[in-house]
Amino acid sequence: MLFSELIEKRAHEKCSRIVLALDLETRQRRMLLNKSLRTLRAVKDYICAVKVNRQLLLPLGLYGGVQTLVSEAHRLRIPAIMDAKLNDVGHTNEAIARHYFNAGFDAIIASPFVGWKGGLEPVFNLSRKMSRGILLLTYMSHEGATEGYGQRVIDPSTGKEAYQFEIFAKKAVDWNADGIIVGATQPERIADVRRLVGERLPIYSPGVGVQGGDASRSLNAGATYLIVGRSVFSSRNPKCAAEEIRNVANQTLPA
Ligand code: 3DU
Repeated sequence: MLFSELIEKRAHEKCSRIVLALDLETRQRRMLLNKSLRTLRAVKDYICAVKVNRQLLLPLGLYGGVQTLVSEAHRLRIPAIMDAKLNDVGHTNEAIARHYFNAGFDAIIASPFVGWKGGLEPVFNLSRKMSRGILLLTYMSHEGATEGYGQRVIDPSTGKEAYQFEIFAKKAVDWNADGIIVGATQPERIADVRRLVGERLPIYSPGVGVQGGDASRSLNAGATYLIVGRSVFSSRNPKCAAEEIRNVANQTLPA
């Protein structure tokens, strides 16, 4: 099954388009895995996937705590995404991606700035061989994203001026990515990308809540899934917070 089909299936089962960003922190490193497992179990019925980034990977270790977390996610029927933002030359990208897939991740996030030949081509080949997914950054959610993703450049395929993110969105379709990431803080960009890629490619939108993005506006603009971190796990009651965001999302676009 393709990753895009797997997450769609889980979204229907769980009735949720929310991907939990599990970016927990604690001064006591030994508590981190338990805290992560507790949070995941608390919100399990309101999320369709969990996303981990290096913030958790560094203290927990890939084949240590992170693999335990991924196994627990799978036991709860929750796919796991590694937010690797892969951005190196091909052979190290491939080796890094293999570790993430071997640890059980169902999909990884990569940066299209690195290009295809000698960049992401080996990672796409590996992901197909191992039946895993790749999500491509297309427009990030922070203010400075305009400097790279939002810059005007010459599109080499047409010789005409375009925004960098428009070129990345077209590459995501050409490269057969499983999804693309567009920040919730600029819903108009989500709408632009949706027009460019059509209906088939899922758009994952981070930045809802603490970063200022709005769940309904993002979904109305064309987002498929919402990536939410601090608004869930930093709230007093993560379970209620996840349920609330899930309900708001479902009122806009039923999962
Ligand atoms: O702001 P939040 O706490 O909801 O976390 C957002 C998550 O999404 C966090 O894990 C971050 O690494 C990730 N992310 C972005 O915030 C923006 C992007 O463009 C891509 C990923």
